Amino acid sequence: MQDRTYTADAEPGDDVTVAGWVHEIRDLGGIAFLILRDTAGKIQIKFEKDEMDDDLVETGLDVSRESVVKVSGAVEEEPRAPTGVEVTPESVEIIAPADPELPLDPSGKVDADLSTRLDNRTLDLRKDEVQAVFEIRSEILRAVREQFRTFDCTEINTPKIVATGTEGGTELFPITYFGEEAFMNQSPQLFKQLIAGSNVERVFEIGPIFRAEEHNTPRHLNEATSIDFEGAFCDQNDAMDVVEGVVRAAYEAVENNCADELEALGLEDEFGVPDEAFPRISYEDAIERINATGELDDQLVWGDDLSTAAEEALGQDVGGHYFITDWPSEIKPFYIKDHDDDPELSTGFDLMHPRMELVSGGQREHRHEKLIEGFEQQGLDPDQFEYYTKMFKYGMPPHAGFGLGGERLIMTILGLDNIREAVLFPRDRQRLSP
Ligand code: AMO
Repeated sequence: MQDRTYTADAEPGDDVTVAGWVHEIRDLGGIAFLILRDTAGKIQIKFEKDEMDDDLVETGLDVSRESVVKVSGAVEEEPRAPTGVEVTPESVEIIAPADPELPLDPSGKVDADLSTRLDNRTLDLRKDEVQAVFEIRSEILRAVREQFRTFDCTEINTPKIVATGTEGGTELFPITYFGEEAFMNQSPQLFKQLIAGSNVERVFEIGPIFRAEEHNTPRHLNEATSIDFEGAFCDQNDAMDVVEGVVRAAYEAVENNCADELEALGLEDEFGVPDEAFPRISYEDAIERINATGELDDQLVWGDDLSTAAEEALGQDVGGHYFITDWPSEIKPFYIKDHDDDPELSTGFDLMHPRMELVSGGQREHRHEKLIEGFEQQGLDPDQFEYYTKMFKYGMPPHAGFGLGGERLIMTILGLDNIREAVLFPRDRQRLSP
């Protein structure tokens, strides 16, 4: 629509055509207002019943809420209007009428539960505070991409249909691939390593990961967005520097470029970029600190994974983002390298937000024979991964990387209660459509 003006750009003295949704009709008797909403905001359309053509008044005021309309007219200053201007219409066209029985109220006056909202995402996204989440999500992904470029990374895209899984512990979604069993990929792990071993050296990918986990929690999805990094000639400390830079860049972008969205979410006063460097706490110190909080029924011992309760206890104790480093080798996957001077200790790390884990990463095992040993120790058949392991025979440099959960990043930045709020069309145990 070439001659269309966004509501936010309509200035007094202009003749404009605005198009959008009927947000509200306020009929005060002799005078009535149609509030028209578009992506940029809202504008008041004024109908003075005695002074205007009857057909025009009827078309403009009999229309149901959320219908799509196009209005042409003159813009005038009106301090009492919500945006300080109003349009006196010369023509009103109903482009797409809406059924008056709406499954949810986009004006937000009537609350809807999350399930109704997700079933009617188009209507849900007409609310300022919901639109704000996805405008911020888009800004975060832009900032993350830009930050990776400052680290000389190349953006890659790897297959999502694969022959084998990589992340033990979570289940695979099987599919049929021309009569053969295949799976939806759990992580770009092996592919990103294979490319870090090429001349490309430093890569990142932002793409879907599929996890057939049974969890039905506010922080698990069955399809999530993973922000992955892999860099040749990097160790785990370099990878931690990169992830800290990426997370910080995301917060800064929201602070600098999303003032209106933060206001729509009511976060304008409380939002802040983490100011301290993220402390790096060894696994050993972490379990000591957790035990010292007295929050757990059973004391943790070396080798235990951290339960949600343990993570929460430590999160409260630290009070900000932090890394847990030097995990026991036996609870990290085969591709994570052990410390050269202590094979019981791995170079694996996690980045934690006080509410939950955001990242796993580490230096990778790049020595062919050690890699094969790792597969065998974890009960995996190295022959199934030959496409991967054989490249370690042809000059694989030391390398490190991480996977950062995109929705968890957005959820923690905005303090959302449920991870599903950060996804347009979430996939979980109950939800396969829309
Ligand atoms: P991991 O399995 O820990 O590591 O996943 C990395 C990060 O991805 C996010 N994540 C999820 N988010 C929502 N729902 C899920 N079901 C889900 N599963 C994972 C989390 C998690 O920290 N290959 C390694 C990464 C690496 O070493 O590079 C991996 O996938 O935020």
